[in-house]
Amino acid sequence: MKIWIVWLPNVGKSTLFNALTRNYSADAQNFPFCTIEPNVWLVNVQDDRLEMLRIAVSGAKIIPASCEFTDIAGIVQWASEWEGMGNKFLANIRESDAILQVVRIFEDNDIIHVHGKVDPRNDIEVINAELMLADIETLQKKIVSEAKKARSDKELLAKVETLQKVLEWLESWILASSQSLTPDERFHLYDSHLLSNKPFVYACNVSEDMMDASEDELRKLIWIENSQIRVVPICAKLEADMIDMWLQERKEFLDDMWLISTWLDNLIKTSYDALGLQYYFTAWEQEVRAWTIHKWDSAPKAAGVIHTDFEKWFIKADVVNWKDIVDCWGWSKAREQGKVRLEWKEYIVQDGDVILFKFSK
Ligand SMILES: Nc1nc2c(ncn2[C@@H]2O[C@H](COP(=O)(O)OP(=O)(O)OP(=O)(O)O)[C@@H](O)[C@H]2O)c(=O)[nH]1
Ligand SMILES: [Mg+2]
Repeated sequence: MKIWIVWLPNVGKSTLFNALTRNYSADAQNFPFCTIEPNVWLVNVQDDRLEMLRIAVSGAKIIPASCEFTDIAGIVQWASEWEGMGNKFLANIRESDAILQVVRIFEDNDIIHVHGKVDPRNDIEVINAELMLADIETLQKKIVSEAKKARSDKELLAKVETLQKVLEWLESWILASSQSLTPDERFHLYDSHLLSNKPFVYACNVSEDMMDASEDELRKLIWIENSQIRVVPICAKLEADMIDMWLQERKEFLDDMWLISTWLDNLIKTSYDALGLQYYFTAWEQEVRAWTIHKWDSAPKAAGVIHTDFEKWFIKADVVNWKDIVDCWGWSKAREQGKVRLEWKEYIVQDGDVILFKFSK
């Protein structure tokens, strides 16, 4: 899973990137365009269930799910028109699976805002307009090239029609992701890698005193009504202050502020949700491991994530909820207590399933 951190300059993107990656690899300072070259880091997805499972099955090690974050230079108005830096980055964002927008909400007169004042709604419009302008250019070129190839090819003509329809939405400033598309239309759009069709997560960079704001309060503040788009509060500066702290120290630090936890770990989970992803586990003495799959994936599809041949060779699977393995201290007692189910190829895997696949060549 690849997530790109995108927004205006000097809003806390690199600060958040450092907090997520728990180090100081990205330079985060108080001037716009501090970041020039992208910072890339693979982050393990924290999940307490892994450690509990490892103890239950006496596993030797844990292999968590991971997620790649990329922190780029700030995007400014008219970036899509520039020959230079902005344009280059907009093109690169196409490689991402999801876009994490770091919306500046915190007020701090010492931290320069490129528009002179903090106005999250206006800033979101500027960013989304840039993403859509880049998509408009992509679609205009694509329509010309596909129309040339199409002639009397019905499939291609239908594709051109879909591209035209989406182009019209974009020209009216409607995000491609906010409209419903048929599976065929989605397929037509697939190779255009539109930025405005990617899942967005808005990480609202708030000040410490707004850390416990609810999702609804934040939605009102930034005018995001679409419930498909996730909105979460984050205080990048506070998260960055905790990078070097041990677990207990973090707990005490948060206690002092009357906070139980922060949204940082949840941010990755939220991004999983936005992407329609989840994970299941495999657990035995050698290792306990989390495997990323799509929600609604069948058991053979889930097996295919371990090895592509496993999807073909799949016969059946032993499935048990992670909590039952923990409560029963491993597979044997879980079997004795009838917690382990036998599932066949139609089975839709659930988040938190622990699975033992049976194959045959
Ligand atoms: N008060 C306050 N300052 C913050 C917060 N988050 C980041 N900053 C400060 O804002 C400045 C810019 O932060 P960066 O993380 O470098 O911002 P950026 O978005 O990566 O900026 P560019 O790389 O220039 O696009 C730094 O001085 C940070 O310490 C916050 O939550 N509150
Ligand atoms: Mg930066």
